[in-house]
Amino acid sequence: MERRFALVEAAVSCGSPTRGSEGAFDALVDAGLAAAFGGARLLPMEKLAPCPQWPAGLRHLDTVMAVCRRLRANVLDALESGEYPVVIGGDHSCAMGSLAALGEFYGAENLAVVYVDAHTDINTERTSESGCIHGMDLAAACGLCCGALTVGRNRVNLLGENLHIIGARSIDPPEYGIVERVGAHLHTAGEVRERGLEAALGEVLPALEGKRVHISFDVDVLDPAEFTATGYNIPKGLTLAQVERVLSAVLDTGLTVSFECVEYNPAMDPGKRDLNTLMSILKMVSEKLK
Ligand SMILES: [Mn+2]
Repeated sequence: MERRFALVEAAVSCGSPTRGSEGAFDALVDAGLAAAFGGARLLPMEKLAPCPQWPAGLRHLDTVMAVCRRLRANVLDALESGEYPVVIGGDHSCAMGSLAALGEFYGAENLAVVYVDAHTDINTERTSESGCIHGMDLAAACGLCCGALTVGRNRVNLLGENLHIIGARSIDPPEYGIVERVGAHLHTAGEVRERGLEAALGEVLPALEGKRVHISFDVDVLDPAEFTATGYNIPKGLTLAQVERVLSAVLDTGLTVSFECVEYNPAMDPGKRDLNTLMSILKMVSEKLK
Protein backbone atom coordinates (compact mmCIF):
# COMPACT_ATOMS: atom_id res chain seq x y z
CA MET A 1 0.00 0.00 0.00
CA GLU A 2 1.26 3.42 -0.86
CA ARG A 3 2.32 5.54 2.05
CA ARG A 4 0.32 8.66 2.79
CA PHE A 5 1.95 11.69 4.34
CA ALA A 6 0.83 14.57 6.53
CA LEU A 7 2.88 17.76 6.48
CA VAL A 8 2.49 19.16 9.96
CA GLU A 9 3.44 22.73 10.78
CA ALA A 10 5.10 23.67 14.07
CA ALA A 11 4.88 27.46 13.97
CA VAL A 12 7.19 28.38 16.80
CA SER A 13 10.37 30.44 16.88
CA CYS A 14 10.20 31.93 20.37
CA GLY A 15 11.73 28.79 21.86
CA SER A 16 14.90 30.18 20.25
CA PRO A 17 16.46 33.66 20.38
CA THR A 18 15.82 34.27 16.63
CA ARG A 19 12.51 35.04 14.91
CA GLY A 20 11.73 33.79 11.42
CA SER A 21 11.76 29.99 11.56
CA GLU A 22 7.98 30.03 12.07
CA GLY A 23 7.84 30.88 8.34
CA ALA A 24 9.61 27.69 7.22
CA PHE A 25 6.46 25.65 6.62
CA ASP A 26 4.98 28.28 4.31
CA ALA A 27 8.27 28.71 2.44
CA LEU A 28 8.66 24.96 1.90
CA VAL A 29 5.01 24.46 0.91
CA ASP A 30 5.37 27.35 -1.58
CA ALA A 31 8.43 25.58 -2.96
CA GLY A 32 6.40 22.42 -3.61
CA LEU A 33 6.92 20.27 -0.52
CA ALA A 34 3.38 18.81 -0.52
CA ALA A 35 3.80 17.59 -4.11
CA ALA A 36 7.19 16.12 -3.22
CA PHE A 37 5.43 14.05 -0.56
CA GLY A 38 2.82 12.72 -2.96
CA GLY A 39 0.13 15.33 -2.33
CA ALA A 40 0.47 15.21 1.43
CA ARG A 41 -2.34 16.42 3.66
CA LEU A 42 -1.41 19.81 5.10
CA LEU A 43 -1.91 20.48 8.78
CA PRO A 44 -0.99 24.16 9.12
CA MET A 45 -1.04 26.06 12.37
CA GLU A 46 -1.94 29.57 13.43
CA LYS A 47 1.10 31.75 14.09
CA LEU A 48 0.87 32.98 17.64
CA ALA A 49 2.56 36.16 18.84
CA PRO A 50 5.24 35.35 21.43
CA CYS A 51 3.83 35.95 24.90
CA PRO A 52 5.85 38.42 26.99
CA GLN A 53 6.05 36.22 30.10
CA TRP A 54 9.03 34.10 31.06
CA PRO A 55 7.82 32.22 34.15
CA ALA A 56 10.52 30.26 35.97
CA GLY A 57 13.07 31.76 33.58
CA LEU A 58 11.56 29.85 30.65
CA ARG A 59 11.44 32.15 27.65
CA HIS A 60 7.95 32.59 26.18
CA LEU A 61 6.77 29.45 27.98
CA ASP A 62 3.04 29.80 27.29
CA THR A 63 3.44 30.29 23.55
CA VAL A 64 5.91 27.44 23.17
CA MET A 65 3.64 25.10 25.11
CA ALA A 66 0.54 26.18 23.17
CA VAL A 67 2.32 25.30 19.92
CA CYS A 68 3.56 21.98 21.31
CA ARG A 69 0.08 20.99 22.51
CA ARG A 70 -1.40 21.75 19.07
CA LEU A 71 1.44 19.92 17.38
CA ARG A 72 0.91 16.87 19.58
CA ALA A 73 -2.76 16.82 18.60
CA ASN A 74 -1.96 17.20 14.89
CA VAL A 75 0.73 14.52 14.91
CA LEU A 76 -1.66 12.16 16.75
CA ASP A 77 -4.31 12.99 14.15
CA ALA A 78 -1.88 12.01 11.37
CA LEU A 79 -0.81 8.79 13.13
CA GLU A 80 -4.39 7.78 13.87
CA SER A 81 -5.27 8.46 10.21
CA GLY A 82 -2.53 6.08 9.09
CA GLU A 83 -0.39 8.89 7.70
CA TYR A 84 3.37 9.35 8.09
CA PRO A 85 3.94 12.70 9.83
CA VAL A 86 6.51 15.08 8.39
CA VAL A 87 6.83 17.88 10.92
CA ILE A 88 8.20 21.22 9.77
CA GLY A 89 9.42 23.64 12.45
CA GLY A 90 9.92 26.13 13.72
CA ASP A 91 12.56 25.95 16.34
CA HIS A 92 13.46 22.67 17.99
CA SER A 93 11.23 23.20 21.04
CA CYS A 94 8.50 21.68 18.85
CA ALA A 95 10.13 18.26 19.35
CA MET A 96 8.38 18.19 22.75
CA GLY A 97 5.06 18.10 20.88
CA SER A 98 6.09 15.53 18.27
CA LEU A 99 7.70 13.25 20.84
CA ALA A 100 4.64 13.49 23.09
CA ALA A 101 2.48 12.22 20.24
CA LEU A 102 4.94 9.51 19.20
CA GLY A 103 5.58 8.37 22.77
CA GLU A 104 1.87 8.09 23.46
CA PHE A 105 1.04 6.40 20.18
CA TYR A 106 3.85 3.82 20.11
CA GLY A 107 4.87 3.65 23.79
CA ALA A 108 8.13 5.22 24.97
CA GLU A 109 9.83 1.82 25.25
CA ASN A 110 9.26 1.21 21.53
CA LEU A 111 10.42 4.59 20.28
CA ALA A 112 13.95 5.48 19.18
CA VAL A 113 15.08 8.92 18.05
CA VAL A 114 17.92 9.81 15.70
CA TYR A 115 18.64 13.43 16.52
CA VAL A 116 20.78 15.09 13.86
CA ASP A 117 21.76 18.44 15.32
CA ALA A 118 24.70 20.73 16.16
CA HIS A 119 23.31 20.75 19.72
CA THR A 120 22.30 18.12 22.25
CA ASP A 121 19.19 20.09 23.42
CA ILE A 122 19.19 18.26 26.74
CA ASN A 123 19.40 21.10 29.25
CA THR A 124 16.78 21.21 31.95
CA GLU A 125 15.26 24.46 33.20
CA ARG A 126 17.82 24.24 36.02
CA THR A 127 20.93 23.84 33.85
CA SER A 128 19.98 26.15 30.97
CA GLU A 129 21.72 29.52 31.07
CA SER A 130 19.64 31.07 28.27
CA GLY A 131 16.13 29.92 29.24
CA CYS A 132 15.57 29.04 25.56
CA ILE A 133 13.24 26.05 25.48
CA HIS A 134 14.64 24.79 22.15
CA GLY A 135 17.65 23.64 24.15
CA MET A 136 15.52 21.58 26.55
CA ASP A 137 13.22 19.48 24.35
CA LEU A 138 15.09 16.20 24.79
CA ALA A 139 15.35 16.62 28.55
CA ALA A 140 11.62 17.35 28.65
CA ALA A 141 10.81 14.30 26.49
CA CYS A 142 12.91 12.13 28.81
CA GLY A 143 10.94 13.40 31.81
CA LEU A 144 13.79 15.40 33.38
CA CYS A 145 12.12 18.83 33.37
CA CYS A 146 9.49 20.55 35.48
CA GLY A 147 5.79 19.87 34.98
CA ALA A 148 5.41 23.12 33.02
CA LEU A 149 7.38 21.47 30.19
CA THR A 150 5.17 18.36 30.01
CA VAL A 151 3.10 18.05 26.84
CA GLY A 152 0.17 15.64 26.77
CA ARG A 153 -0.46 12.58 28.90
CA ASN A 154 2.99 11.25 29.71
CA ARG A 155 5.91 12.78 31.50
CA VAL A 156 8.30 10.35 29.80
CA ASN A 157 7.94 9.93 26.05
CA LEU A 158 11.49 8.84 25.27
CA LEU A 159 14.00 6.64 27.08
CA GLY A 160 17.54 8.01 27.01
CA GLU A 161 18.97 4.66 25.91
CA ASN A 162 16.93 4.99 22.70
CA LEU A 163 18.28 8.44 21.86
CA HIS A 164 21.06 8.77 19.27
CA ILE A 165 22.51 12.24 18.71
CA ILE A 166 24.69 12.80 15.64
CA GLY A 167 26.68 15.88 14.62
CA ALA A 168 26.63 17.82 17.89
CA ARG A 169 29.43 20.32 18.46
CA SER A 170 27.89 23.04 20.62
CA ILE A 171 27.31 21.29 23.92
CA ASP A 172 26.93 22.98 27.30
CA PRO A 173 29.04 21.46 30.11
CA PRO A 174 26.03 20.16 32.12
CA GLU A 175 24.63 18.47 29.04
CA TYR A 176 27.49 15.96 28.91
CA GLY A 177 26.49 14.73 32.36
CA ILE A 178 22.80 14.53 31.45
CA VAL A 179 23.53 12.58 28.26
CA GLU A 180 25.56 10.13 30.28
CA ARG A 181 23.05 9.86 33.10
CA VAL A 182 20.13 9.01 30.79
CA GLY A 183 22.27 6.59 28.77
CA ALA A 184 21.91 8.46 25.48
CA HIS A 185 24.33 7.85 22.62
CA LEU A 186 26.30 10.90 21.50
CA HIS A 187 28.25 10.98 18.25
CA THR A 188 29.76 14.45 18.07
CA ALA A 189 30.83 16.17 14.86
CA GLY A 190 34.41 15.85 16.12
CA GLU A 191 34.01 12.11 16.54
CA VAL A 192 32.54 11.85 13.04
CA ARG A 193 35.59 13.73 11.73
CA GLU A 194 38.05 11.53 13.57
CA ARG A 195 36.49 8.09 13.30
CA GLY A 196 34.40 8.61 10.18
CA LEU A 197 30.66 8.69 9.77
CA GLU A 198 30.36 4.99 9.00
CA ALA A 199 31.77 4.13 12.44
CA ALA A 200 28.98 6.17 14.06
CA LEU A 201 26.33 4.64 11.80
CA GLY A 202 27.74 1.21 12.60
CA GLU A 203 26.75 1.82 16.22
CA VAL A 204 23.46 3.64 15.62
CA LEU A 205 21.81 1.45 12.99
CA PRO A 206 21.93 -1.91 14.84
CA ALA A 207 20.54 -0.23 17.96
CA LEU A 208 17.42 0.80 16.04
CA GLU A 209 16.34 -2.78 15.35
CA GLY A 210 12.90 -3.52 16.69
CA LYS A 211 12.14 0.15 17.33
CA ARG A 212 9.83 2.72 15.79
CA VAL A 213 12.24 5.42 14.71
CA HIS A 214 11.74 9.16 14.59
CA ILE A 215 14.29 11.32 12.77
CA SER A 216 14.65 14.84 14.10
CA PHE A 217 16.81 16.86 11.70
CA ASP A 218 18.01 20.32 12.70
CA VAL A 219 19.50 22.11 9.69
CA ASP A 220 22.16 23.67 11.92
CA VAL A 221 23.99 20.33 11.90
CA LEU A 222 25.22 21.39 8.45
CA ASP A 223 28.50 23.23 8.15
CA PRO A 224 28.05 26.97 7.54
CA ALA A 225 29.98 26.55 4.28
CA GLU A 226 26.87 24.87 2.89
CA PHE A 227 23.95 26.21 4.94
CA THR A 228 23.59 29.48 6.89
CA ALA A 229 19.85 30.28 7.06
CA THR A 230 19.45 29.18 10.65
CA GLY A 231 19.82 30.71 14.09
CA TYR A 232 23.28 29.37 14.86
CA ASN A 233 26.12 29.05 12.34
CA ILE A 234 28.49 26.72 14.15
CA PRO A 235 31.77 25.83 12.43
CA LYS A 236 33.06 22.32 11.83
CA GLY A 237 29.68 20.89 10.97
CA LEU A 238 28.64 17.94 8.85
CA THR A 239 28.82 18.24 5.08
CA LEU A 240 25.69 18.03 2.99
CA ALA A 241 26.85 14.65 1.72
CA GLN A 242 27.27 13.39 5.30
CA VAL A 243 23.82 14.61 6.33
CA GLU A 244 22.27 12.94 3.32
CA ARG A 245 24.15 9.76 4.17
CA VAL A 246 22.86 9.77 7.78
CA LEU A 247 19.29 10.42 6.74
CA SER A 248 19.27 7.88 3.93
CA ALA A 249 20.94 5.19 6.04
CA VAL A 250 18.32 5.59 8.77
CA LEU A 251 15.46 5.79 6.27
CA ASP A 252 16.78 2.67 4.51
CA THR A 253 16.25 0.64 7.68
CA GLY A 254 12.53 0.91 6.93
CA LEU A 255 11.98 1.49 10.63
CA THR A 256 11.14 5.19 10.63
CA VAL A 257 7.63 6.28 11.54
CA SER A 258 8.05 10.02 11.33
CA PHE A 259 10.43 12.75 10.22
CA GLU A 260 10.98 16.24 11.54
CA CYS A 261 12.93 19.16 10.06
CA VAL A 262 13.54 22.23 12.18
CA GLU A 263 15.31 25.58 12.48
CA TYR A 264 15.33 26.65 8.81
CA ASN A 265 14.85 30.42 8.82
CA PRO A 266 13.58 31.80 5.48
CA ALA A 267 14.03 35.36 6.78
CA MET A 268 17.80 34.71 6.66
CA ASP A 269 17.65 33.28 3.14
CA PRO A 270 16.70 36.09 0.73
CA GLY A 271 18.39 34.41 -2.24
CA LYS A 272 16.71 31.07 -1.40
CA ARG A 273 20.00 29.18 -1.73
CA ASP A 274 19.34 27.25 1.47
CA LEU A 275 15.68 26.71 0.60
CA ASN A 276 16.85 24.93 -2.55
CA THR A 277 19.36 22.89 -0.56
CA LEU A 278 16.71 21.91 1.97
CA MET A 279 14.18 21.04 -0.73
CA SER A 280 16.71 18.72 -2.33
CA ILE A 281 17.31 17.00 1.02
CA LEU A 282 13.58 16.65 1.67
CA LYS A 283 12.94 15.33 -1.84
CA MET A 284 15.56 12.68 -1.19
CA VAL A 285 13.73 11.85 2.06
CA SER A 286 10.40 11.56 0.26
CA GLU A 287 11.91 9.30 -2.44
CA LYS A 288 13.31 7.01 0.26
CA LEU A 289 9.91 6.77 1.91
CA LYS A 290 7.84 6.10 -1.20
MN1 LIG B 1 20.39 22.90 16.93
